[in-house]
Amino acid sequence: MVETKATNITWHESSVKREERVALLKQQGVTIWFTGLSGSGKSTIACTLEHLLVQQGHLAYVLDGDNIRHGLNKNLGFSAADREENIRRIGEVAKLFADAGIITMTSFISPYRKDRDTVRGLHDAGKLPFIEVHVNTPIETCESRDPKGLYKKARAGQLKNFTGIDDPYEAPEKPELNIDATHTSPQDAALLLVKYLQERGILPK
Ligand code: ADX
Repeated sequence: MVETKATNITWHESSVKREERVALLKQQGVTIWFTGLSGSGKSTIACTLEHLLVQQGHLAYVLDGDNIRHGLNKNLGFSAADREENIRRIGEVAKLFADAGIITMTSFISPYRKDRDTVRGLHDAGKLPFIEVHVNTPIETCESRDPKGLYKKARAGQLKNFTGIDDPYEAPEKPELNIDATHTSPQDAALLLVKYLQERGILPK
């Protein structure tokens, strides 16, 4: 639980309404939250979708776990408390991006259900759509792909608290979408997501 230290602060309302941004960008802001094991394909799917959407004339942006940990969250490790703070910060950032009208994709393991649900609640309170996508590629596939060699390190005992090996992953109970990247290519996953966004009325048909 984060300690609130900010006191004597007042919310300053913008005079620009959300509808004005929707009209300007010709799209609705949304957060598409990818969760799943390391190597499950979250970032690849998110980046393929980002590319497709930009080609179609939409403003889309990926907030990627590994990338964000190079900057904004470089002071966080992989303890439960640090992972919670990682997700809290990026949940807030995603909400701001979505409020700005951007189709925002986040690609974080985000292993704890409670932390993801908190981010969902934040979006609900802000009347912004939140779409949780469980990239539920089985650990066997993730480990056989092992794009960063981290499963090998974890199995060898050279990397502690690695998600799925000696650290927990709590699967979403009711994600909006489930994608197993063993059988679905990143292109097919991106098309599936576009179709879903159209059905939800977030993207025009
Ligand atoms: S999260 O659990 O806090 O959501 P995040 O998505 O930001 O994790 O970062 C995960 C990435 O960090 C992995 O894809 C991997 O490249 C790297 N990593 C380094 N150490 C670990 C670890 N102990 N557990 C999981 N991922 C790790």
